[in-house]
Amino acid sequence: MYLISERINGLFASVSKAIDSRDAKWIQDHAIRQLDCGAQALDINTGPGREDGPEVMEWLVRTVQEVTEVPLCIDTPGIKTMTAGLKASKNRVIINSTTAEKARMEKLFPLAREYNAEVICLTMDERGIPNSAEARAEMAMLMITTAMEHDIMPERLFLDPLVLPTKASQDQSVKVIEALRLFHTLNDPAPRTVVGLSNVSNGAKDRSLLNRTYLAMLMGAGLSAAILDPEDAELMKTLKSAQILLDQKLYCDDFIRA
Ligand code: THG
Repeated sequence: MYLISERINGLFASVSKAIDSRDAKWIQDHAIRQLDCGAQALDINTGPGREDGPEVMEWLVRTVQEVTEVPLCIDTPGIKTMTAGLKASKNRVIINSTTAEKARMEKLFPLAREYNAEVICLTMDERGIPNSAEARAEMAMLMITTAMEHDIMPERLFLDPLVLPTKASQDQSVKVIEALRLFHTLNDPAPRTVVGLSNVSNGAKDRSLLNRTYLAMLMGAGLSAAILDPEDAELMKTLKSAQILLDQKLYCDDFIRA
């Protein structure tokens, strides 16, 4: 499992405050904590409703890069903000994300080529997120073939079936699991997959319990990467036990500590 920390995100009030005061030390300490907790990459998101998106993204990327060389997952729907993030990156980069909308793919795949970035592909288009696993897989296939037309091999992609809050659309949580299974049949070797895990518990009561239960289920369906909160110790324990049970890590009696 490839772990991408969700916490460098202006959605969190503390991060937004640090961005507003350009508190580089706070952001850097925050980034290092994510890595100490087990993150292997960092999602970088300026947060919603900012006029100064490109400038903030550039500052965040530069600030984080001063303390780590891990890949950065540039998370924004804005092409200008995305470009600013890619331009500022020395570290490996992941574009988070394109949708299956033609206009977006035609902008983002060339950017991925230019900056040698990997790409997260969200299975949604101008009509929104499809209801069924099959329709998500069809969209995923369209993104794989369009990427190849831009000389981006499937190995450079992560397919994201889009996790929705189970409180709002309960039937979708199981459809995401079905979609993951279908995605893995779309190519050989199987394409990589990713989810934004915490979406599932948005607005729910015991968020951590829902997040870690869902993580185990998604891992059982072959999930390859997740954007999650590595500071959630219970979640990380579930991750380690699931890795043992899926034979991805060698069992030892002290496996949680190891
Ligand atoms: N797929 C991809 N990228 C993504 C998502 C996805 N990026 C964003 C998001 N989804 C994943 N990251 C988060 C970050 C925070 C939260 C959920 C997902 C979250 N935040 C609290 C909230 O909104 O209630 C903030 C509360 C607080 O301020 O503490 O839940 O699906 N490719």
